[in-house]
Amino acid sequence: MALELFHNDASTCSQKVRICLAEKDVEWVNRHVDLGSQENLTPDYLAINPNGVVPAFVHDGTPIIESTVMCEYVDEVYETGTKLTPDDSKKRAEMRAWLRYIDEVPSMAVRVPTFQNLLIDRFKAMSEAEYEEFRDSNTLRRDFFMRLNRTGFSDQEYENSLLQLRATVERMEAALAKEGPWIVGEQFTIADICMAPLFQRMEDLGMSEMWENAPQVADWFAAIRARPSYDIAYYAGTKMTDLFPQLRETAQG
Ligand SMILES: N[C@@H](CCC(=O)N[C@@H](CS)C(=O)NCC(=O)O)C(=O)O
Repeated sequence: MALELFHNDASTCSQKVRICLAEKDVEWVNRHVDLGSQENLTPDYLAINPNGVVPAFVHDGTPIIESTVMCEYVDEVYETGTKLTPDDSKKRAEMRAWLRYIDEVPSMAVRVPTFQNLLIDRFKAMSEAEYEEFRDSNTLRRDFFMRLNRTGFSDQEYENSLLQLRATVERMEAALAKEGPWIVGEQFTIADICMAPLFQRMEDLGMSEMWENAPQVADWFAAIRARPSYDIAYYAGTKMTDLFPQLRETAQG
């Protein structure tokens, strides 16, 4: 039975899963979720993903959620396309440690400049009461929107997010210099897929100077973008530079 993908064009977590599905040559039925109108919080969608976030897919009637888990599931279930998980247990553990780090550190950090620099106008236009209603509508995201506080994050939080993104680039550079050309060595894995959209987002935000002095990272990102899966996942209208054309001047890529 077909795989129904509930996703959003511009969401980094959705982009991860779209790259993965392209690498595995898996076809999917498009179920686009409009975050602006809070389609992610409708009872129908919450029945699929109780966390009220994208992406999710339904495969043979079973909902699968969490973008990283979804990528692991796809690689386990489909034998087509690229094999994305190392056979060696130690390498697999290394990949999974990266996946945990990606979910906990840079995926969280990149949201701060994304909301602060690009999406903030939507919240500034709300009254305090409207914002509180929006903020409280999703338990999972409430804390994030408390900190965004309608008009922007504290300087400390913004600065901390940049430090975490820089630390990610440094950690990547060290890993790639030690082995490479992919994050855990010779094999292209789910770790590369999960990291890629974060670099695309940083570039769109004009932050590619972060890897100006990290040649291995620059080569890794170029190699990721040269893969056919990248253009399949990033169809027109999916990058922030598509949605906010003023970014094109600062984003170099
Ligand atoms: N840990 C989740 C995080 C998913 C997530 O935060 N998705 C964002 C888009 S990248 C979302 O749906 N946000 C809903 C909103 O902005 O209201 C995953 O990896 O699937």
